[in-house]
Amino acid sequence: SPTAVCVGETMAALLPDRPGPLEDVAAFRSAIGGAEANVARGLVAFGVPAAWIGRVGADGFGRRVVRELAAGGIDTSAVTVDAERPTGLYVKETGPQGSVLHYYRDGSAGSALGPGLLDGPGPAAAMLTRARLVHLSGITAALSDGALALVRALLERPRPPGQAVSFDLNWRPALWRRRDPAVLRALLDAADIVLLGADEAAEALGTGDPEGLRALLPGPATIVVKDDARRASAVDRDGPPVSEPALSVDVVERVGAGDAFAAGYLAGTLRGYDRRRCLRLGHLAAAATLVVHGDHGPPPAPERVEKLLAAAPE
Ligand code: KDG
Repeated sequence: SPTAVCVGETMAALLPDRPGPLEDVAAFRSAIGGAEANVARGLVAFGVPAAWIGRVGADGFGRRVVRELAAGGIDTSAVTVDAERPTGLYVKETGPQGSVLHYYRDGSAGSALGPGLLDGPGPAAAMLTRARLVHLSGITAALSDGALALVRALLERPRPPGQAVSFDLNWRPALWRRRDPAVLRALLDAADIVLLGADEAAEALGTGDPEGLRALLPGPATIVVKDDARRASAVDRDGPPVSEPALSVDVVERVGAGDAFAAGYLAGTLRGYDRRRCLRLGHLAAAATLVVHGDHGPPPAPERVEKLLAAAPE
């Protein structure tokens, strides 16, 4: 059974062949994207057996999602194929201000996730019980009442022995137009490890300051805050915060970097690393994604990982 299980929606993605307004784009490259699957991919790159659980349509995009994730070494055996609803889609628009994701996911198969997964007949329930790490994000909470109920159930049920639940805020205002994002605070507070950016936390929760967040969210054992100065800080419930600066890279496109960071950080925690080394692994994984157009970069070479960790002895 996989060590880590990531639950959420993975969509087909159309990436423009050039930056600029969508109306001027001549061609799109077809890809896939989804925050939680990006994390699963990143975990596998660090040698952590990982599964992605979600729903896809009985269509070409759904088959593409499953095929590509499985080819990347991710366990997809608990993915549900929805006979009625289509696979969600997003179109990326890139420009000097960064990227905008245009979603076509209302009523998608992925948004039909629900708490039935936990007592359904498939392999999902057992996988979610056996996993040492269950990874969730604020995106799923915004998708539908059922998806929110599933996220809530995974966070609020008594944890199976030895299990931690990580939660990445992944603030997507476009998904919260018809729902009240106030639910996010309680979800974050019920997680063991919270990951968020200072900017998005300020927008969604009213503060991006590590101390402020700690006061707002007393529950999690660790809160990891990535700030605008490209530093990441891990703030434990007790003990002083630990901070590490990001690596310097020529940024091509940012989408997916947060997921890569989460994967690196979480892989470090599963290896039992101290906070500083976990943060370093996070930065290393993020750097690989920042230098490509797609939502995930190639896995960092093992020599680079070793070199970086050697610079931060335990
Ligand atoms: O974090 C990257 C994701 O935003 C991207 O892969 C698409 O999951 C996605 C979303 O909902 O925005």
